[in-house]
Amino acid sequence: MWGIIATWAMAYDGVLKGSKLLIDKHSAVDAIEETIKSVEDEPNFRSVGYGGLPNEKGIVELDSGFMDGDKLSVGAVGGITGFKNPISIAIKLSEESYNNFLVGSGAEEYARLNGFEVKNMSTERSLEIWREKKKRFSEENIRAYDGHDTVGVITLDTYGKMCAGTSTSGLFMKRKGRVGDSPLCGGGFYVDSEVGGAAATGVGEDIMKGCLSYEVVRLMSEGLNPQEAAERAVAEFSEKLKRKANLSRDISVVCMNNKGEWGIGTNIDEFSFVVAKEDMKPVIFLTKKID
Ligand code: SD4
Repeated sequence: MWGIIATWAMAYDGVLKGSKLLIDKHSAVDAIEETIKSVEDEPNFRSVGYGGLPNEKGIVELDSGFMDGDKLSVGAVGGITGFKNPISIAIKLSEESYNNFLVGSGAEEYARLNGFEVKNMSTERSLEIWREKKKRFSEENIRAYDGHDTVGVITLDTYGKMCAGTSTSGLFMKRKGRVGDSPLCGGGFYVDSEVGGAAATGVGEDIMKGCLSYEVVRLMSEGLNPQEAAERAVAEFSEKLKRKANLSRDISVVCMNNKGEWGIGTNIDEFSFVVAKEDMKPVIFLTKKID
C-alpha cells in the first residue's frame, strides 16, 4: 500500500507527481520532496515558496520541516531567505547527527555550503500584495496575518516507510524572524512509521501550544482511527484554547496511518486537502460546515 495526504487544493499537482514516484516504488522521502517542491516552485501559490507572502519588511522568509518516520530523524529551516526549495534543505539537515534545525543566516550559510540553488523568492506579485497591504495598514485598521496556507504532507511508500513535511511563507506581514509551527517537530508535523503521521496548517502560534501533530499520532497509537484522532485532537485543543485563552483561530490537520487510512480535523468552515492512494486516484476534498 502507498498513500499521500496533503493540506490545501494547491497541493494537487504535487500529489500527482509524488504519486507517480510511489507507484514506481520510489521512497516516501523522494515522494514528499517532489510533492512539496512542486508547490514551492509555483509562483501563483502565494503562501509557499517562490512568490510567498512577505514579512512586514517585504521579505519572503520561509519555514520548512521534514521527518523520516523510520529513523525519527528531523530536519528544519526557519526564516530562510534566498533559496529555491526549503524542503530539500530540511531533508538534507535531517541526515545530520547534530544541528538539525537551523534558522536565518545559519540556515542560509548551510544551504550555500551544500550547493542548494539560490533564488530571489519574491515576485512582482508578492511585492505588490505587500505594498497594497502596507498602504491599507496606514489607512485603515485591518487585521494583519490574513490569508496564509502551509503545504503539509504525509507520504507512505510501498516498503512501509512514512515521512512528514511542511513548507510555508508563514503568516503574511509577520514580524521579521518570526517562526511558526510549520518547522517545529511535533507542532507542524510528526511521523512514526510504526503508527502514522500528521501535519498541521493554521495559526502557528496556536498549533504549537498543543503539539498538535504529535497529539494526532499519539491518539492513533492508542488505537483511534485517523479520522477519530484528527477530529478529537483539533476539537479538544480548540475547546481548550477557547476556554483558557479565549482564542478561536484557524487550525486544521491532515493525517494518515501506516495502512494508508487517512483523516482530517479542522475548526474552519472550508478546508481543502488532497488524498491519493494505491486504490484511489488523487482527489481534492473540501469540507463544508453544515449548520
Ligand atoms: C504559520 N502555520 O506560519 C503557518 C501558517 C499556515 O495556514 O499554515 N497557515 O503559522
